[in-house]
Amino acid sequence: MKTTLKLLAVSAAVLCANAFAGDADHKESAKQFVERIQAEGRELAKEVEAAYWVRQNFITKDTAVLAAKAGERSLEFESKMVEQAKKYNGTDMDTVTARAIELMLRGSSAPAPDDPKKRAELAEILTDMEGQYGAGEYCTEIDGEEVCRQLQELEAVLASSRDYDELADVWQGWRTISPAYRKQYQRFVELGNEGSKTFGFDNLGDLWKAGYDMETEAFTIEARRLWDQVKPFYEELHCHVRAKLSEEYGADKVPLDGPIPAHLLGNMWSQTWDNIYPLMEPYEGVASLDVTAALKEQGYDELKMTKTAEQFFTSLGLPDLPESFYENSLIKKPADRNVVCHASAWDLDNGNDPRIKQCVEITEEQFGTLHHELGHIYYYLMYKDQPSVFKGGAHDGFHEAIGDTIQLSMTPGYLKEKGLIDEVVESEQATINKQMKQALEKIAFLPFGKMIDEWRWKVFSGEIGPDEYNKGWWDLRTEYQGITPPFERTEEHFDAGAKYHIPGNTPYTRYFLSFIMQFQFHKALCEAAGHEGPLNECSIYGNKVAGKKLGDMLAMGQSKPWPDAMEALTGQREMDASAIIDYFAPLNSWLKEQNKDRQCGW
Ligand code: X8Z
Ligand code: ZN
Repeated sequence: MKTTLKLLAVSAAVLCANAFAGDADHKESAKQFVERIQAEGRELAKEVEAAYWVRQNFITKDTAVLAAKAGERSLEFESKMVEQAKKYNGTDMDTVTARAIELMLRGSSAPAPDDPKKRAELAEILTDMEGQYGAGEYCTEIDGEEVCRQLQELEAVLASSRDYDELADVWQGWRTISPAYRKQYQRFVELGNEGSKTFGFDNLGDLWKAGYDMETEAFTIEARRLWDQVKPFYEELHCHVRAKLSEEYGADKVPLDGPIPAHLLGNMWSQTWDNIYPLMEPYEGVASLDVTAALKEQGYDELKMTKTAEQFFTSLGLPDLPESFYENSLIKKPADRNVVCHASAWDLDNGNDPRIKQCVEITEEQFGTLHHELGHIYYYLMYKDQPSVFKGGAHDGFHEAIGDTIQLSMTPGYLKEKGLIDEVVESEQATINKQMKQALEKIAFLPFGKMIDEWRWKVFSGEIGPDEYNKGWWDLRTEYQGITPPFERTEEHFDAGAKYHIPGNTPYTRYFLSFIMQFQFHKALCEAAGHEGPLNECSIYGNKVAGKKLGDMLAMGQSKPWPDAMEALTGQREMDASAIIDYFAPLNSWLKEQNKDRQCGW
């Protein structure tokens, strides 16, 4: 959103806030206030969304000016709104109005100080950091010629090369883009913290944690509880992957008792590891799952991939995407200009002009991301008729989980139906292979999903000071993920900044929660669809009962506290990792067996 999130942040901020928000008339009731703010917010949103969309689609000096100016107005609107909303605290009002005001008072990912100069500075820093990331490239000499590569090209090397030194070069090369905005990030932290105080929070981390309908401290404990549920499984996976990488690269490069070198896991940030599945395949050649090859062979292009993803959603009884979606989205990387390629879904014009922006490549990973983005789009479409302050995910992890939940239904049976694999092999070995590939994506991600905001929470609270951003980052990377950088890192570097969501200022705990909840959602939808048998064999493709259940939950938006939405879909009122653990039970036992004579841990 701006990536998804940003988008959410943008619209939510815009929706909820507002600057032209004149001063509150003291006789205005809480309900009238909420109505006025929403109307003004919708007006402002038109301008802000247009400026942001153009900025992300054309990174130039001029669009930076336009986006920063629009951002500034948005922040001003938000500041005024908060100031006014606070006055209604503790006064009498109906529950819907109370919920609306509560959301206004916690709905910002980058609150500005109440000072025009500082607001302008904050808007400029955010626009600029994201632009630098989007235009980032690593130039180096290859065969006597200077070659400059952007992120997607560097990622492709990390995904496919098995050359230790080449991988290390590309890994550090991408990280040369971020030191340039380390100082700006530091200033952003100061301004964001100051802004959070106007919302009534000690620092920005506390404001972010307030988005979950519970006390901040209770949320911290809740997130830890979920991590503790899945940690033992991650440790088994880590142990096995380390052993196999050690076989591939040698024990001198991958020692069997320490963290794994971060550049060997097939991904720029070591966040998902499915690109090294060929090195990990438990039973060689059993039930090939090469969807990328099939997409290419069958001449899929960006449009056909998008339409195929849409077709999954419509098979559930959800509506067709509007024509404007295809007219206005960007699904192919332009050859002649810089764009922010990090995939995002945008809710423009109040649900009437939803769009995605994704530099689609013909790969299975990107096919997955298309479903992820359409998950956001269908949320927008389904809550379109809610008042604007209630347009949002039940919490941000819900928004992230929808498209991924759909992907869990892309079973071998589904892929066969679409002609993307030749045959469905039913055997224990085929199940283990498939689960390994999925776990390299879904389980490997969990500690990464958790540690990013662990780092930011500490940065915002001051526990990690500006002189130890990089040390703090790598301490957490090692503690949670069990990985280590291939080169010495110092405070000259800014490795956190080389991940989109840091310069893009998108909170990240949402993804950690999403990766856990999507299995809960999948389980509930499979039950609704009448599926019997193992959860990993269930596909809800074409099932209208499951589709209705999903659609009804989406339509609630954030009108109710998230446990209500969770209950509507799953019957439970809590986030719970037992569905993801159950789902992977076959692989979990297999890994334990493989690891029984190994020394695990780092
Ligand atoms: O940023 C995203 C989406 C947009 S909301 C493409 N994701 C996270 C990431 O890429 O780091 C999806 C999963 C994790
Ligand atoms: Zn997303």
